[in-house]
Amino acid sequence: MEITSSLLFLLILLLPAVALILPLSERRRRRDGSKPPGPPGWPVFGNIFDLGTIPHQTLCFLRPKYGPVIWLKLGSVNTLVIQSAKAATELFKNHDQVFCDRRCPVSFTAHNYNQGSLAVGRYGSYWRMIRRLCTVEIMVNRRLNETAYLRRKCIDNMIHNMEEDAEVARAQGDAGELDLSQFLFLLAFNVIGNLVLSRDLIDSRSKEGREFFNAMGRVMEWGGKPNISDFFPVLKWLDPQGIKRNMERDMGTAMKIISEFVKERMEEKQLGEETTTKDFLDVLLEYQGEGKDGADKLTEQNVLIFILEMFFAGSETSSSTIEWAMAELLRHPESMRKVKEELDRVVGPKRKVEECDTENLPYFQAVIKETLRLYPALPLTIPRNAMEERNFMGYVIPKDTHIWVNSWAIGRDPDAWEDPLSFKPERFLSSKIDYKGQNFELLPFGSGRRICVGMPLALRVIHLALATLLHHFDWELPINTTPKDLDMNERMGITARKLVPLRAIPKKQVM
Ligand code: HEM
Ligand SMILES: *[C@@H]1O[C@H](CO)[C@@H](O)[C@H](O)[C@H]1NC(C)=O
Ligand SMILES: CC(=O)N[C@H]1CO[C@H](CO)[C@@H](O)[C@@H]1O
Repeated sequence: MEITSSLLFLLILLLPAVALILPLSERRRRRDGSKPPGPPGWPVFGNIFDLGTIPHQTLCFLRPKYGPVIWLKLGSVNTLVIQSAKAATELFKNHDQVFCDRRCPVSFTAHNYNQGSLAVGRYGSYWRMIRRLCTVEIMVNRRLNETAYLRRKCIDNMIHNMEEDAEVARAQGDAGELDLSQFLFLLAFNVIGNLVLSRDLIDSRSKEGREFFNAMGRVMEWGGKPNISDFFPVLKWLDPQGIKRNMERDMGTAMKIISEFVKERMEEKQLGEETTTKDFLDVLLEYQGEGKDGADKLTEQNVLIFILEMFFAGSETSSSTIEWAMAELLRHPESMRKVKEELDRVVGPKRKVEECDTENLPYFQAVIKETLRLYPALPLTIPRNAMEERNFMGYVIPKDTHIWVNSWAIGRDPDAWEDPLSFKPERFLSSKIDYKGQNFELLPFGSGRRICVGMPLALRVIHLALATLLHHFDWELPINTTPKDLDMNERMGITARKLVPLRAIPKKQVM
């Protein structure tokens, strides 16, 4: 007893000393040129404490000191951070193939989610199969065209609810301001629900829908939390913070509800009931496989995971992008005036905006690009994993290094952008730069083999929803708020959201 406690005492005394010496030796080691530069780390923990609560920002602020390619040690995990357009070009042009694997965070191993996942699944035959299914059968213009009326319906519902809520507030003597953040998240969730399952999930009649919505909310909460086991894979089995246990429970609830919906659909199909438009679930259930890759029909578990993934990947990303765009427009009345003028000119007062109008709205498109440049919803994209050791820009990157592409920092790269911190949609009017993964200074959807598979859908939802909001209403900030007061800080969950949800007052367009 005596010995152990004194040993412990000695250890506690020594720890700070070790901690002081080690970072220095780390720094010395890094001068040898084999690894990219980076902040010195602590023993055992490495740079975990350097990340802060908003890692993409903290890392961006390290750029002046360490340059655009940074090396971190997060617990026992090697991590390479890419923070400039130039380095991203090198990565995607010359190393995409080796760096296109993923390593799944511990939270997403619940219910073996990672094994059926497109987004966090490993690079292999199953991933290739569902990726192809997605790009060839689901996210294609033909199917997206066919389902335009569903997105229209969801947006009309939102507008109707907004009008009602503002009306009720006004009747009570309020100015009628609304929490846009909430409306937009419900919208995005409903859009996915309609496309995937042909259902309004958040409708007062559907108890299961509401339960599913709540369970998914919690799943996203857990999913956004990095935890100790991610940095020390050795601790995975202990789950010290209970993240996986919680995830197991809430994801289980969500899966159970979806599996009821899937069963219902399978029964309908057996009865030979014909549906007018095929939704994503029909496509999944009818998929016969291609034989050659080994993988053919999807298992029921894989269908469930695919469906959950659409909600994960597609709802908060889309809604927070629309929210940021509205916030910037409310902060920049001149841009707001221009975008509304364009909508009035091209669409006019007599009809609603349609998805195909956007091609005739160059200023509006520029507003969306500028928003995605400044506020990519997944600022560190989705981490990749090096499948082999690789020589990258003169550095040796070992196998299993995690690769983070900081698209937030790249969008604000002063070498690639003039006046990078200002919101100026005009910069895109005379430029061909696009966000589709070919221009490496603008990577909100990533690039290469792992580029966002939902981009065609996301773009339609974002464009139609924002254009409709702007076309249908005039917007004002809450009373006593000036554009300068608007809080533009971020918070991190599964996506980078506005810390303070956006509130604004809709005024009926008078035409
Ligand atoms: C504004 C909206 C969105 C943004 C900013 C966004 C962004 C991203 C990014 C940065 C990646 C990682 C790319 C990489 O590793 O290089 C990604 C992957 C992915 N996204 Fe999106 N996304 C959005 C909307 C959607 C939607 C609507 C869906 C589907 C319904 C979706 C489904 C996916 C999937 C499945 C992946 C994984 C692809 C793979 O690993 O092969 N996303 N997204
Ligand atoms: C989808 O709709 C757009 C505009 O309405 C049209 O130009 C395009 O040809 C359609 N594409 C397909 C494949 O149906
Ligand atoms: C190291 C680290 O980022 N830990 C986080 C893990 O999750 C908890 C919540 O469960 C956070 O509070 C920690 O910051």
